[in-house]
Amino acid sequence: MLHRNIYRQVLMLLCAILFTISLVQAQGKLPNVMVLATGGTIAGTGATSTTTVGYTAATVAVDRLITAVPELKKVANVKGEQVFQIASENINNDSWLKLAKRVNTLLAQKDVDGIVVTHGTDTIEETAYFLNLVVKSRKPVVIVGAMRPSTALSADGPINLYNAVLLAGSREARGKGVLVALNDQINAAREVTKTNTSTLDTFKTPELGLLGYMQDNRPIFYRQSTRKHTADSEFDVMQLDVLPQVDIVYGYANVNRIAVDAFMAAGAKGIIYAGTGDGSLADPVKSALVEARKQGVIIVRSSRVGQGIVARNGEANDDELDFVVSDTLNPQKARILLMLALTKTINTKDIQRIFYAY
Ligand code: DAS
Repeated sequence: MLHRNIYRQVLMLLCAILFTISLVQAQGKLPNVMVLATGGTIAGTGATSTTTVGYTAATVAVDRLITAVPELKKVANVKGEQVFQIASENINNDSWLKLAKRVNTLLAQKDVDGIVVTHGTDTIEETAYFLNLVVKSRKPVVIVGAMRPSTALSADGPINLYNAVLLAGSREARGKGVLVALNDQINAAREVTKTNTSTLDTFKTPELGLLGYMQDNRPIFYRQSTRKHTADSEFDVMQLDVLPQVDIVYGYANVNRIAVDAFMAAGAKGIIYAGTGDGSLADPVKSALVEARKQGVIIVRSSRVGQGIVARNGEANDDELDFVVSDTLNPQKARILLMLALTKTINTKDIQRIFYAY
């Protein structure tokens, strides 16, 4: 009898040891994904479960975001860091430099396989594009947000976070540039934009299209970006503490020169003109931009339209005016590329090369 009890205990101990080994081996096979939280609706809370507007963004800490999705443990070894906690309309150049430096420092570590950044949706497309230009790694970086606060019925944050961690830990996402993943869709940082103020399917890449889908716990890619990004980028912000001031002037019927003059007086190093149509310049604003150029301000013609190429020497003689055109970048992304270009050069031919390369 005593022998049988000892035998049973030894057997149970062996089973426990084997189970632990298999668990450790399984964990060892899972990718190590860092979740860097910055705030936004994904971390938002509302007064009731049916509050989907008028909630407070940026209130839930990163550890709670992670523990709210226990399924994450099955797909990755996840650790969280709260980089900052803001509604993303308040993100600024300092936030971007802090975030980019943290991302690059973590990606340089062998024990980090990918990064998820949780973020407000208002400026996801801008943070994604900024990181697309300054991350010095081919490891996946996935930006994720939500259109409903964490307290809402059918909140989209948890499933978006789950998919983002899956994507950031995947081999398929390596080398694809910074990705924006919400609503089961994978979009490229360069082209994705917010197209609706409140619906779940707001992030789209009009005309050029999304890169792929998240389905059945895995990414399925159909395309990838053709422009330079991440490890192939010439931009490096690791030693920078400030970015050049670049502002945006919006074009419309009856536009005047007041905004251009104000930005010049405030010391802008670059001005993006979000022109009507193909980046057209109304006379009052054109004369102000010509003066700004003469004072050394770099001028980029973009368009408020949102899709299509702003053609060089189309609506204006860029060669003669010494202006740059934004190619297909919308004004808010053209601003980011010009800011980074100005950390390298003030030569307009070189800057135009940059706009055709990224
Ligand atoms: N204010 C918005 C932001 O933080 C909320 C959101 O994430 O949609 O971008």
